[in-house]
Amino acid sequence: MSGPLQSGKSSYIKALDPNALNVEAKGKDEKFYTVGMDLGSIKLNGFDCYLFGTPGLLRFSIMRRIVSTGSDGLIFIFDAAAPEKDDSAIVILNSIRKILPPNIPTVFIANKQDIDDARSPDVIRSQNYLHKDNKIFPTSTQTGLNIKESITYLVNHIYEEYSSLLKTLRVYENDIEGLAQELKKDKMQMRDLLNNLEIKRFVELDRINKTYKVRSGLKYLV
Ligand SMILES: Nc1nc2c(ncn2[C@@H]2O[C@H](COP(=O)(O)OP(=O)(O)O)[C@@H](O)[C@H]2O)c(=O)[nH]1
Ligand SMILES: [Mg+2]
Repeated sequence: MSGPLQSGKSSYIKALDPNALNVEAKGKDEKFYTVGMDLGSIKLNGFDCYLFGTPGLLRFSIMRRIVSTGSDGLIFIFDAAAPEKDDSAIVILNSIRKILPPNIPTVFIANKQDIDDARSPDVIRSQNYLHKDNKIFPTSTQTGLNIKESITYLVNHIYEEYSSLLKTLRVYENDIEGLAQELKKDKMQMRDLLNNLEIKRFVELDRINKTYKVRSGLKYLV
């Protein structure tokens, strides 16, 4: 999850996981700023989803890089009530896009809709030249508006990205070499792929027998 200062990143993660951690420091203005990261987790129909929040201060770009690397998806937040933050939002968005793979599942949120003059998603879209295909949810971490809906949308999108791979993985559970041929990957690439899928808990590896099992119970959410 990324976006400009004081837009609601930490609040969004806290809304989904009340036990979320946040490495923050109090600024001279008495407000709290995330300097490290936020970390929360939720379970959505069989998936353990880890939510990482990046710092919003522009000079913390190195932390944004560390926190973003390896993500499967991106929640990008605009402060709907503070158009003056859009410039730094776009700087952050462009730097995150350079770190993440192209076409990474992304959802935008236009937060603070509980405030009277909050901008609608369409206004934010046109003011920031976001593509018409980009999904933007109007949200409020105060009222809970579209918090669950926006994360569910993203997780489904990520699941779709993985679903054809999962189908292939199920076919080759006892035949890693066959899988390597099917995916046109060499030994090193296969090792990386399977380790990665294990970390993400899509598969359970049996390193002695050189087989794996695709975890059951992963579902599309509605
Ligand atoms: N009115 C309103 N205030 C919000 C909302 N989300 C966050 N805030 C407030 O905005 C400030 C910054 O929130 P925070 O989650 O720390 O933002 P971050 O810097 O992006 O992590 C805090 O005072 C929050 O209470 C929202 O949806 N509506
Ligand atoms: Mg924060």
